[in-house]
Amino acid sequence: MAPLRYVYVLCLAVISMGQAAPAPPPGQPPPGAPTRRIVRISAERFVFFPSRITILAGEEVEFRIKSDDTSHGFRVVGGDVNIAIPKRGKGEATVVVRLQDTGRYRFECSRMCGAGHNFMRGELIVREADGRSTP
Ligand SMILES: [Cu+2]
Repeated sequence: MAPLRYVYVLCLAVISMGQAAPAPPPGQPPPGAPTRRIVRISAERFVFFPSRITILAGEEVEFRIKSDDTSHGFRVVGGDVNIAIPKRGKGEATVVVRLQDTGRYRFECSRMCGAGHNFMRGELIVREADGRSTP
């Protein structure tokens, strides 16, 4: 597995209550905003949902992760993302990444959360941006 190369990682563990602003139509950033895709992930009972996430190489992606039970962690194996996810009702964790290298990377819970902790993982797939279709 190739080491992850992050251009940058921002906004570690931003705790925010309430819902985000309404999402723009798919594929269209809000006017004047930089292009950034938002991917929402929920963590509950030793499962991330979705547990398989596909992004594009070079794409700026903001993960917004919330728990529906206890506190968890979100770590991309081999990378420098490792954030705490607050427990239910305490907001969400946000991290912004841009990955340049295509490949399949594992992400997993990084906080001991119970009996199923070691099985709490998912897959992050980074594919070529060339395959992107334009509406
Ligand atoms: Cu855990």
